[in-house]
Amino acid sequence: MTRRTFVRHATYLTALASRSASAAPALNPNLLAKFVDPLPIPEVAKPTGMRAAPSHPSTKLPYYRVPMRQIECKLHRDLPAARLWCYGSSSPGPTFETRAGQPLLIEWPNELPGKHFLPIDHTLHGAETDTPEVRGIVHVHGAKAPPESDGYPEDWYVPGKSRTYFYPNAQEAAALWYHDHAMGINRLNIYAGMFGLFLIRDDFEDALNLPKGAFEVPLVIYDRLLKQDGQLDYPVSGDPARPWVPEVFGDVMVANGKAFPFLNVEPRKYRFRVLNASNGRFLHLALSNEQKFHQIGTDQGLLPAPVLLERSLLAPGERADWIVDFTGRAGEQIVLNNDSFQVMQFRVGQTKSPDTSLLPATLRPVPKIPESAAVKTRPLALIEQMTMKGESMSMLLNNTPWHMPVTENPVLDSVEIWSFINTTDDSHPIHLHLVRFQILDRRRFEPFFYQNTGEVRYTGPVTPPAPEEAGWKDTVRADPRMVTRIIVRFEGYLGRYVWHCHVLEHEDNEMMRPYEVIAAAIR
Ligand SMILES: [Cu+2]
Repeated sequence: MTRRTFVRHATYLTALASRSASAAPALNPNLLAKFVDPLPIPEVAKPTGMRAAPSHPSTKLPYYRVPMRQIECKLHRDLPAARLWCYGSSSPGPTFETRAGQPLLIEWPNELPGKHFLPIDHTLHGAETDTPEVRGIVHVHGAKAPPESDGYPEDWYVPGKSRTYFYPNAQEAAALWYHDHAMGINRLNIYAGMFGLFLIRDDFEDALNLPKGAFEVPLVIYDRLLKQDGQLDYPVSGDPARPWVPEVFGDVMVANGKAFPFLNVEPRKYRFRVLNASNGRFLHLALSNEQKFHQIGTDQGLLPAPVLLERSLLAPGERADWIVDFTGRAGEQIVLNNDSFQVMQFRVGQTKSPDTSLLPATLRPVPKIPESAAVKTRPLALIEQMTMKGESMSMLLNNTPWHMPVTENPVLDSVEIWSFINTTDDSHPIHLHLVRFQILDRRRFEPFFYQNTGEVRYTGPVTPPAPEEAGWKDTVRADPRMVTRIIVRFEGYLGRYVWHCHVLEHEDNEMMRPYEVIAAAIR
């Protein structure tokens, strides 16, 4: 048993202990009826009018208003309604349907109540006792947005306040998503339900004639712990002064806001826009009939060509664009599984509307950025700090806590290689704001030698990214005891952004750093 496996196990036991001590007992998910709720499809956000563009007041842009709110919503037919926090009136919030090159404005008013309902750890940076309990700030994950609209974690605001953000959408078709990013409580706000999809479309994608309309379905998948009264349960450590836990793993799989839902499908091709919105669970998704499916896109858009898969691995924050063909499966009931957990069920009906959609042999070229284009390589160590008792204390990027001065300062439009040297026993999904990047490779190394000498000694071969990762990415798995290299062109805007681990418990405990895109002259 590795230390991490032990901690996972210990966390689970702690969770059970804390859960049985809480007001309502823990829910045994095996007692919940499976596949009794239809898969909800989040509504599409509608603009409420036109407003002046920030830099060109004569240009009017579509204006959306989507408040952060508390709602009551049943996560399953047989459970009482759960208290959730969300955007608009559902969790996931409304899906934004946007076009490349068509900018828009979104106002995100904070209409949350004055008290948090999940366990805040006041020892975490940014969540001290003199900081308001309830804070929100929205980040559109994967958006090439100016820094003042990116949702910097310290730009949070309290109930009664609001922000209007400008999204230029000057980027290729992709499935982005929006979620909370408030410093020190991000994991709690997202667990409470604060996320939704933000789809960008463009003419290139339209011309491919992929399945669309009712045959293109968002699948936002995440795990939760629930109590018997239907409420969310967020585990705590044994120390009331420091309730933070290093990871959260739920035993109830939720898709689009329902536990174990079903979807009626026709025997034809479907496109699924899959997002792993879990706090810490890595998804390994497969169909119960061992049917293969194609992945056509990743975080930042289409792959060069479809990749045939029988299993799809998605770290928290990652997206996959799938084509699943139910042709010839009329009458079958197919379960989407995540390891040993059931997620949802597809019920294939008998009738089929004409399917004129295509699965093209080639999709969108992804021109490789040559390594020779890089002006700088940054070795960035991923570190887990332990207490004397061997418990996780905090996680660090580049061995540097959040509050220290910026160390990553790429020049606008320059290319850099970032080399994540993961000394820990965990896989960390690393996300850079603002940019898209390509994965170069992964390679095993000796963590102990590195920690003693600062030198990377490789012990394995260079492994290229899997075919389904070989497109434009914004989140990459930095696997344990591996050096993972990405190549990035820092396009878009000057200014302050962040990069962080997308395991939310890590992110909230120092595994996030500012970075700054600078002009060449001031370097
Ligand atoms: Cu991490």
